Amino acid sequence: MNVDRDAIKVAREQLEKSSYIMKMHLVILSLGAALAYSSHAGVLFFDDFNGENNGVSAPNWNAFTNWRVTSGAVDIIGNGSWDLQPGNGLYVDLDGTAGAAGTMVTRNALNLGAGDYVLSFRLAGHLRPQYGVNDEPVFVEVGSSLAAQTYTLPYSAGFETFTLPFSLTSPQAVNLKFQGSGGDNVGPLLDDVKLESRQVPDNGSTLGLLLLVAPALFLIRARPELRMASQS
Ligand SMILES: [Ca+2]
Ligand SMILES: [Ca+2]
Ligand SMILES: [Ca+2]
Repeated sequence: MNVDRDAIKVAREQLEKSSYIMKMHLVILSLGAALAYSSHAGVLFFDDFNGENNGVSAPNWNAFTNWRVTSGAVDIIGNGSWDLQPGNGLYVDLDGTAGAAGTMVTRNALNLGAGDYVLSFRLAGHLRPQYGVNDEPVFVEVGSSLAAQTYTLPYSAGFETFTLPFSLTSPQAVNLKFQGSGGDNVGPLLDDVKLESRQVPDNGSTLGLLLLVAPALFLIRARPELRMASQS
């Protein structure tokens, strides 16, 4: 009987040890995963304009959640009203009803660390040939010429995605700008503005953590007395 009790006690101790080691592994792996995730942040900014004005089109809209109209005017259209590209919710007509094409700048600058980024957005032509107006350029700029490009789409072009990559060698607060031109109320369309980090250097902290954690895991596995010590 004593032998049985001893065997049960030993088995229970072994079980408690292995459970403790497993918990330790899970904590360390979770910590590593969290750090690795935070250093590759992905999408930093996204706006599909669908929530503006409670989803209803509006001429000369200047109450954007994420944007200021710094000159001229833009309209929000779509979602069943002046819906030139159905299925995209609301989007921006860069030539506002006021008769002066608008410039939109992010309301709050984005605080970015050193690294590689890509701005993407969708543009369409004005899609209103009945007005016989010109195809007008859209000037897109990140920060102060960190990246800048002019896009001129034919009036008949549906939404296409464009990308504008840029890099920062040091942290910087960055604004995004979309600038229409002209003033006949019929302008190119803008939707789905997105800023993503491609790779954000973390100054080696993730690698440093792994270098720290790997030997600890090895020691716990290889030396039973450490398991005992860590329990007491
Ligand atoms: Ca939209
Ligand atoms: Ca317009
Ligand atoms: Ca125009």
